[in-house]
Amino acid sequence: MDRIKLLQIYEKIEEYDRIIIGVHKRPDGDCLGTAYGLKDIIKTTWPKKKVSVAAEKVKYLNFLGKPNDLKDKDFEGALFISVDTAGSDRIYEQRYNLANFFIKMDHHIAVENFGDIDYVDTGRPAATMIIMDLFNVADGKLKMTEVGAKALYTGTLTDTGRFKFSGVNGDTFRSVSVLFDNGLQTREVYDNLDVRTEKMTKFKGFFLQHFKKTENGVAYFIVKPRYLKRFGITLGDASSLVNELSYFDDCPLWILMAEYEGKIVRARMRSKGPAINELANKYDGGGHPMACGANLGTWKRAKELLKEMDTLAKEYKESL
Ligand SMILES: [Mn+2]
Repeated sequence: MDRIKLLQIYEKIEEYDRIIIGVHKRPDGDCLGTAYGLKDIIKTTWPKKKVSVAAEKVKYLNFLGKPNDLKDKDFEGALFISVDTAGSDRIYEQRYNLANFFIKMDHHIAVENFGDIDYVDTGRPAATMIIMDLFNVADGKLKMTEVGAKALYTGTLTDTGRFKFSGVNGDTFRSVSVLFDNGLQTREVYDNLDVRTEKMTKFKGFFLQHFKKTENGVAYFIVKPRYLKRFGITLGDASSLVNELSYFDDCPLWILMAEYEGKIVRARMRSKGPAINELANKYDGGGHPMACGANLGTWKRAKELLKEMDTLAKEYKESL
């Protein structure tokens, strides 16, 4: 955490009367939670400021807040704060250039510096935690309501896998305790996050009946286009089930493969044993040691990857 830079950000927010908060394309709980949490903090502290969120709507996250329709003139003389976004091409609102001053607040490894102030803290497991750092550094000068607390809690939950992923530490819980101190009620958050459609419930049943395991302990599932048609779900819906394969004590590795547009095969690889990022690199992918994506192109390469994962699982079990 960089206190001095956070205080610079505080001063910029204080200085500007019009502030636009930007998020990445196809927003997730963390970026929308960060955006609406920050908006609530600014509006609660300075009610006269005009604060907008430039984002796409996502149905299951509608309870966090509503994005604003912006005109070109809204950007003139405004402060633009981009959250949870590593590359400028990923920003949903591409008119950010029209704004007067640009701040980036993110927790991904920086692929570029694009703000007048770039604040990147990869030590925070969710971008919401960076807003909490700002809140805490301001030492009582910033205020929030339960609306902001709810948004920040939601983003923290979704980006940490409900406090399960690596990167969660004492700071995470110290920040979350502040959310409770500011009126956080968790029931609405869980009610909204735990919704599942009937279609997805049925597909999940199918998924759990039809996954496979390799000889040495890789659980896998192949999403075929006809499944999506049959169950009336999207590829994103189907891919979100990858961690349903995480439960087997004889499978340290698991993978979900799917055919995307243009028959390009992509995969989500996961591990609770050996690191898999090097293997993912070999297959035009990458990510974290325990969670990666890979771009396979063809089913032939997909099979090769599965075979290499099987070997990795075998070596891992032998090393125990
Ligand atoms: Mn994030």
